[in-house]
Amino acid sequence: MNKRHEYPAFLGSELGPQNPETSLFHIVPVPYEKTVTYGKGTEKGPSAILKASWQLEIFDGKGVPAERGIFTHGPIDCAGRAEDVISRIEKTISLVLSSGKIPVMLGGEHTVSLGAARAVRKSFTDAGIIQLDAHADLRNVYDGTRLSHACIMRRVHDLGIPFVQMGVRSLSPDEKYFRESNEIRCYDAPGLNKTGLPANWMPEGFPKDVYVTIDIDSLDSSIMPATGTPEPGGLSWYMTLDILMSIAKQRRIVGFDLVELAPVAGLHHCDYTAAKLIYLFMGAILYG
Ligand SMILES: [Mn+2]
Repeated sequence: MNKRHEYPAFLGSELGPQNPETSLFHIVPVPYEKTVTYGKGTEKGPSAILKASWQLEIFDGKGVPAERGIFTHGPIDCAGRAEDVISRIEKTISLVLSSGKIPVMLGGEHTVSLGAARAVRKSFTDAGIIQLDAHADLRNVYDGTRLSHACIMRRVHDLGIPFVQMGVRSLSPDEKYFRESNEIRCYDAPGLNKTGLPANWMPEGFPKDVYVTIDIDSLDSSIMPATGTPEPGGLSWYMTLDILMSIAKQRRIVGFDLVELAPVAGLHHCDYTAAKLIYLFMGAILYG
C-alpha cells in the first residue's frame, strides 16, 4: 500500500497542505513494534490515529487548535536494530525541537519515547517528563533487553531526567522498591480514582519545560481495550483530560507522545479516542 494512503496527514480532511515552517505541531509517526509481550499491533497505531483524525471536529469547544498548523511527517523507518531506530527518532525530534516547534510523536510501543527523551535532554538543560501509564515501566531489563517497552522510564531515569508517574496500577516488587529508593513522585490509579487529582500534585521545583508521554493504556481498559496490555481500574476520560490540562496550565509543554495504541478491527472508537485526546491536548497547550 502506498505510504501516503497509509499515513494521511493529521486532520488532512480539514486542512490544506501544511507548511512545516509555520506549523506549530509536528506529527511524527513511529510504527515501531519489537518487544511487545502480550497483544500485538502497536505498529498499526500511528496509521489508525491519523485516519481517525479525519473524523475530528476541528473546533474543540474553545477554539481551533489546527489554526496554528499541524504538519505530518512521513513515518520513521523502523527497520533494523532497536538502537538504530531510537537514534532516528532522536534525530527527527531534535530537528523539530530546534526549530521551536512541538513534536507530537505517535507510537508504536513505548520504547519509542526514549528517542524523544534523548532529544529533549539535548535540547533543554533542564526538562522533566510526565508519564501517563498503567505500568511503571521501570524494569532494568525485560525479556533480555534494556530497550523493552517495560524499561522505558528506567532508561529515562538513566538520562537523569526527573519524572512523575500518573495512573499506574501494575508494577513488580523491584519497580516498587526502585520508585521508593529513588523518591519518584507517583499518583497511582487507585488513589486518583478515589480522591481525584490533588490540587498541588506538581512537585515543587519540577522543571519548567515538560515533555509528556501518554501510554494509552493509562486509560481504563473499558474505554481503551485496544492496547497490548490493557489494565482495569484506569483513568477515566475526564480524569485524563484534567491531568493534561493541569500540566499545560502549570508548565511549558515542549512535546508529547501517545504510544501503545494497538488497533482492533471493529473497535474504531479506540482509534478515535486516541486522535481526540491528541487534539484536545494541543488545545490545552495553546489555551493553557
Ligand atoms: Mn508504558
